Amino acid sequence: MPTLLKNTTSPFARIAHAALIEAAVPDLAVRIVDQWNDDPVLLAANSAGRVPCLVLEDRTAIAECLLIARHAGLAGAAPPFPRDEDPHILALAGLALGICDAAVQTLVGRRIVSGNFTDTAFDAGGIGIRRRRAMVDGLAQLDARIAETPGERLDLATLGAVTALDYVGLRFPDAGWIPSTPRLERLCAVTAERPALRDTKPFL
Ligand SMILES: N[C@@H](CCC(=O)N[C@@H](CS)C(=O)NCC(=O)O)C(=O)O
Repeated sequence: MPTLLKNTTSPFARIAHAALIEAAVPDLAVRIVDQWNDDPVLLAANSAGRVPCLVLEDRTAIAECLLIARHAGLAGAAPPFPRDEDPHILALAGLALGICDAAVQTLVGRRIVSGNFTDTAFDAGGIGIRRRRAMVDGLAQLDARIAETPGERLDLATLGAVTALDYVGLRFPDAGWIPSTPRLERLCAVTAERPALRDTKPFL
């Protein structure tokens, strides 16, 4: 059976997992690994030591969330989903990934500077400020452009947008700089019980 190596917080792992669920990839197993401590199972599958990584039955290992999502679209029991090829959807998914990337880089930057996710010294430096701006501007743009009412099948833009908002909220709770995102919040609410998002909700 295909096994997804992930942790419980990574937005990239959530996008990959949600795409696999949405495409109804059969017999999917999930294994939680520790990407920060050279987990041997993860390193054997992905020399980059990062989650997500999907290990197929023949031991082929696919890293990178969008490549896993692409594989899911072909391997799943659900019919092909041309909407995920629509440039408009790809543009929004890219915007969401940019937010996720800026958030993750902020945490990695904090860890590099002080070894501690909660020490915010990194955030005040040049790169920290740019990453913060990417999150703030990205969320505002996504809020203005995302469709609030998703179709029966969730596209990559929806999976990415909900993932980005949830991840920023998880990692920067009560941060005064997070912009107001009423449309994104409504999207999160109306998709909260969809298995792809409900069953992949991140937690610390
Ligand atoms: N571009 C990759 C990013 C994956 C990534 O950065 N994963 C992080 C967790 S959010 C990780 O495993 N980091 C461990 C490390 O950098 O050593 C993707 O789209 O999957």
